[in-house]
Amino acid sequence: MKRYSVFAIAREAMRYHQGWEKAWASPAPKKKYDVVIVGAGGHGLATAYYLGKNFGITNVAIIEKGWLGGGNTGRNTTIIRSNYLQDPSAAIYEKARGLYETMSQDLNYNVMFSPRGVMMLAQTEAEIRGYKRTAQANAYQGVKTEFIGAERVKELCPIIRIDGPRYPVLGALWQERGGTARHDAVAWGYARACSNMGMDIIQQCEVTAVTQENGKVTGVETSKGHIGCNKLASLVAGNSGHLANMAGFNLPMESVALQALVSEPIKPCMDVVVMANTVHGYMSQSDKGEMVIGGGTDAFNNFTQRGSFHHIEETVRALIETFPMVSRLKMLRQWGGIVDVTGDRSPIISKTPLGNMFINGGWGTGGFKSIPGSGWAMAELVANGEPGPLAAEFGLDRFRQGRFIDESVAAGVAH
Ligand code: FAD
Ligand code: PYC
Repeated sequence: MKRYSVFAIAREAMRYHQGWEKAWASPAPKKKYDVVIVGAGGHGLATAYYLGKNFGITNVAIIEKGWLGGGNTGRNTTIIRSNYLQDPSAAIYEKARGLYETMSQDLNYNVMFSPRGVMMLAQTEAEIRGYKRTAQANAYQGVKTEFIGAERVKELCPIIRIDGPRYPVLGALWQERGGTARHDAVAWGYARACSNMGMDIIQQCEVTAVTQENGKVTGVETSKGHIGCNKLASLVAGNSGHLANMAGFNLPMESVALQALVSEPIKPCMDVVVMANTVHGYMSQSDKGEMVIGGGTDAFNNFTQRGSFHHIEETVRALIETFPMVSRLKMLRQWGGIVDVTGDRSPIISKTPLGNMFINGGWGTGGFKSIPGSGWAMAELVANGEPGPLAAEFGLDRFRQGRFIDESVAAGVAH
């Protein structure tokens, strides 16, 4: 595959852009692969990529029931940060954030990583205490964050109102190298790199059953026939419970809709990301000028990829107090994704009761930021059959042993 470069653009400009090749191939499935990955979202594609890059395993199929990146990976608000409280979380999210720094060069694909800074507002005394504690923990974990006062918040984000009547801004947890990236480009960049390594990305192909013999997976039934494998990896976010049920076990996970919306494009007015977790709203400005806005999850389990009016009303109403300018914006479009939420708000990267099946899910409302770190850790688990240091604490057994990794505050989104 040809590299993207300034010379390639110049060459193609000279020949009316007739020479660009497809970014990834669309092959028919083979009978069998070393590894079958279910789910071509960011996590599935990143796992495939690091299986190839770090372990030389390229006889891999990534099976997707819709189109690649069409799940939560293409529906999120793209916030990247690693300001988590517990050591295992800080380690994997910071690994991911670090990989985002060099992802465009690594994949030869511009993922538009923009480390513009992320702040989580403290609007109650409890949040001040919580975020100061996180900043202290982050200092020990090697994650660069700091607690800043209200005046500094206003300096960094002039459109904010810090003296709101109900919840004035009292300070914020600030991560200067947090930010955003272009979500589709992350999926597309990984897909192109995987295809380039000879892996098969099979879209419009739904897995409907997991076939087994003597306690081991032999393959999957799909809408394109049976596909055999030596190892199976499930990375299907909100559908994790369904995949587990197909294989004969349950997961401690719930699926709920999380939705977001964008406004009409306006002139640049905000060059940081702000999360206001007390009132349940977060906002950033996209490169196109739209204000990207989100709120909490639906309060009931469901599998809809839709938004709902009452949620939009709630989110916008919440934000208006802190960002009065939102009241004058026209909203352009809304959408939803199905997020997979665990009881401790931390992911599962784990072996399963079936010896050669592995699961990665439960990233809930916060798994865009972790895509490269999760893929790195999952590839290690699939390749070696045992978790490496990044995944070790995220096994399924923690729920049986009461070894929870409580990140309900750092998750930052109301559940
Ligand atoms: P997905 O991208 O959903 O990929 C899973 C894929 O599996 C899907 O494409 C699906 O079609 C496929 N699949 C499912 N079942 C089958 C089957 N039976 N056969 C074949 N294929 C199947 N995270 C952040 O870090 N920052 C944010 O700002 C943020 N904002 C969010 C805002 C919203 C509105 C939403 C919905 C989520 C947000 N998230 C955020 C969370 C983040 O989007 C997800 O955690 C992450 O994208 C999950 O990636 P994934 O690859 O696991 O899942
Ligand atoms: O995890 O940072 C996050 C997030 C913000 C919005 C949704 N998730």
